[in-house]
Amino acid sequence: MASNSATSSTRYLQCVICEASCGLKVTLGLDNRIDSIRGHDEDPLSRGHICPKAFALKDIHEDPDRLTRPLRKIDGEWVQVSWHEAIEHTAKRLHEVQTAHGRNSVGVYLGNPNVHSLGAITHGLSVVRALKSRNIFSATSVDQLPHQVAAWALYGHQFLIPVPDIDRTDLLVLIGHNPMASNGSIWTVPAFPQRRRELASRGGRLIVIDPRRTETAKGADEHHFIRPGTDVYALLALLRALLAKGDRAPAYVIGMDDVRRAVEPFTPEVAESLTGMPARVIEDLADALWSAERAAVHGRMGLSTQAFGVVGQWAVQLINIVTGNLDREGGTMLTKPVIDAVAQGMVSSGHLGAWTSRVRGLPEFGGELPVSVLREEIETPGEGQIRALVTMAGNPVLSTPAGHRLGEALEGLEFMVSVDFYLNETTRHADVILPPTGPLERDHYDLIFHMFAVRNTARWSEALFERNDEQRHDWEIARDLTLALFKERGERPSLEQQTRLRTSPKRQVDVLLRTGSPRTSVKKLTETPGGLDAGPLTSLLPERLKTDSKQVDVAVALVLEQIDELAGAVAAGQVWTPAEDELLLVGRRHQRDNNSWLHNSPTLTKGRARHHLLMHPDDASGRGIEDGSRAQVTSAAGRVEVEVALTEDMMPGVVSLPHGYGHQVEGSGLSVAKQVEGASINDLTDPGRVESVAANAVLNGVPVRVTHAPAS
Ligand SMILES: Nc1nc2c(c(=O)[nH]1)N[C@H]1C(S)=C(S)[C@@H](COP(=O)(O)OP(=O)(O)OC[C@H]3O[C@@H](n4cnc5c(=O)[nH]c(N)nc54)[C@H](O)[C@@H]3O)O[C@H]1N2
Ligand SMILES: Nc1nc2c(c(=O)[nH]1)N[C@H]1C(S)=C(S)[C@@H](COP(=O)(O)OP(=O)(O)OC[C@H]3O[C@@H](n4cnc5c(=O)[nH]c(N)nc54)[C@H](O)[C@@H]3O)O[C@H]1N2
Ligand code: SF4
Ligand SMILES: [Mo]
Repeated sequence: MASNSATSSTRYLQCVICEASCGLKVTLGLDNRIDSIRGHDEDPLSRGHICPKAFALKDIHEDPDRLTRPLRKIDGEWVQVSWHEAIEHTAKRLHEVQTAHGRNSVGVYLGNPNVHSLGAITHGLSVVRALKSRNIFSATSVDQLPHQVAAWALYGHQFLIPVPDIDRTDLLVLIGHNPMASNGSIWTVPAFPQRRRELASRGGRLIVIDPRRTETAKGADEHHFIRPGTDVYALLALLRALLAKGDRAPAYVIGMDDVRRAVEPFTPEVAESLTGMPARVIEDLADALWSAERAAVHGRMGLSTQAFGVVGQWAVQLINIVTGNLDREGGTMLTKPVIDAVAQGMVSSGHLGAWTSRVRGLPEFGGELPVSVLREEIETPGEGQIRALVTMAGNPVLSTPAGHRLGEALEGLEFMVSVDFYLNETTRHADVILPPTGPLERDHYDLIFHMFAVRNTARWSEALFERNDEQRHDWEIARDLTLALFKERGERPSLEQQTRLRTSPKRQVDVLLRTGSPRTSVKKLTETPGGLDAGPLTSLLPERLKTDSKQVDVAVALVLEQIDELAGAVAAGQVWTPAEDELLLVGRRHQRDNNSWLHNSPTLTKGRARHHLLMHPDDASGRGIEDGSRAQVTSAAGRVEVEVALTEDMMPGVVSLPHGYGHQVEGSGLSVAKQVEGASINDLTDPGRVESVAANAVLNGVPVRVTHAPAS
């Protein structure tokens, strides 16, 4: 255990920056400061892997810009206030707004780091529940919403998402996914580079489909460009080609005849004309998937955030089913976490369209509305208009479509509170900022990513540093704010609610571990650095299904309707294509960035700039653009200026900007990040373009015009 005594010590913890969830070995020096951060070799899941972002944990911890005390904006100036004042004031203002305008007048946006914080999961949602608003938003609808919808429709639960069993497969196909940079997603696969090498040494193959020759594509056996937004045609053609060979679906799968009929119009030739992927490639891919002993297909960000994301994710599941690879070693499999939130009914299985957004009528999923409607819900007057906002661990000004416009809308709110430890592009619009402890100051158990891991393990991470008396954990903030909201209303939470609110995350996890399978405890996990290893994934279907019939009905009506419409549009020649002078914009990630919030880390931001618009030389030449030129990029939603880097790694007709940049705004307290050049891709993405079933944001394949920027 770490202490302030004059000895150095070694501690084992889990990195909470990304989904890979690597085990770390941290040594503390005599001064109780971090001496070194290394991968933990004995960790059964991550096997010693680590990436540069783990070092940022030290930077965040020591960052003088990181907030540790609440701030309140008084007459336009930030003033440090006590926790008592900050919480009481917040509860009072939220209550006033709801009293005057109804419960839906307070909106909530939950950002990505919530899923990486145990306390945010055990306690954070109590704030959301206490507000009883229908205007709940999260990063899900700029991300993996289609996976959840497809899993809900097929397997009966939004979190029953099978993952590629990379350690035993012979053929891995990745679509719109770049794990060499992102370390995997909706697929906790730490040490991807090592696992990919092992795949190769077993004689296995990796195929990547992506409009950019990514870091992952460069190390693949095959890479195929695809025109952004068109994957659905290739996947339906692939499914059709496979169904022509046969159907290896297990007996609990029903409805395949309807699927066979629906995909009939999607020949490889049709797909070629729309995707730019040769028909031959699609046929060869079908052959490869059919003949491989064990194969797994996974589609991620690039596939989720396009107009037919749900159909695309459904098609990926269908391909795995038809080839007989679902729930099979070396195929795609479900995990069985020790704390099994799905089996125990701790999370909703999902529901779609139980209500719709006020202005545009877009559907909720699992209790959340698509974040693409957030700005219009703030700006459009009338009953149910959002007049106050709570953000928790989110930076929607940089991470949601037309974020710059959302930022303007935030200024019009009557009240805004942000639970966040940075003053940044979003939180600067708040009236109160409630900063929780940082990643190294809190206990952690991964309730989420154990669900999507390539191996069944369980790890407990004890806080590396104790919080000081002035600080509060996220769970303590959520507890106090929930209780204060009840008090404002003159209500009392039930005894059960009170007990839960007052029970620390550690205690809650301990109870769950003691009743988990296999049974363990926080104490036992603490005694085994690297945690409990419950071994490789095992077959769990059909028992683990959450459908009433314990069957998988692949003829999902919502999806088949879309496919019929697509077929109609194809037949009528009405498929959308960009104008002659338009290029299609896609996003990208880099190993040394993490969404919008690690740019204050000196370790990660030093070295070569990586904010450029990537463009194929053929697209540049006609536009008078050279390598290093400044270009103006214009879309229906906005305009940015940015330097161009020319590269043949881009598919002609496609340009790429990284996500999470654009920090040079007045009033953000980030001293290092403000020096980081680059524009926000979400000043160009368009909240008007949403996915066809569940209204996920369309972040990729955005039509843009690129011109040489006039010298300023
Ligand atoms: N165009 C485009 N847009 C995208 C994407 C893309 O690829 N292209 N990617 C999308 C995806 S996948 C995601 S997940 C979203 C992310 O979108 P968001 O979740 O909105 O944004 P983040 O950049 O993750 O910002 C996290 C915020 O949480 C704060 N924070 C960090 N850790 C903690 C913590 O432990 N507690 C609290 N309370 N706060 C914390 C940070 O200071 C920061 O303000 O962006 C999406 N937006
Ligand atoms: N280093 C790092 N790691 C991260 C993050 C990070 O910001 N940095 N963020 C984390 C988060 S929140 C998430 S959700 C994951 C995301 O992890 P990934 O899914 O790997 O996300 P991206 O790197 O954005 O990769 C998306 C890929 O899709 C491609 N693409 C774009 N449009 C299309 C299309 O229409 N079709 C196809 N086939 N491909 C397309 C893009 O060129 C890009 O290579 O990463 C997580 N890990
Ligand atoms: S890949 Fe990097 S950021 Fe992600 S968990 Fe591992 S060390 Fe942390
Ligand atoms: Mo994400």
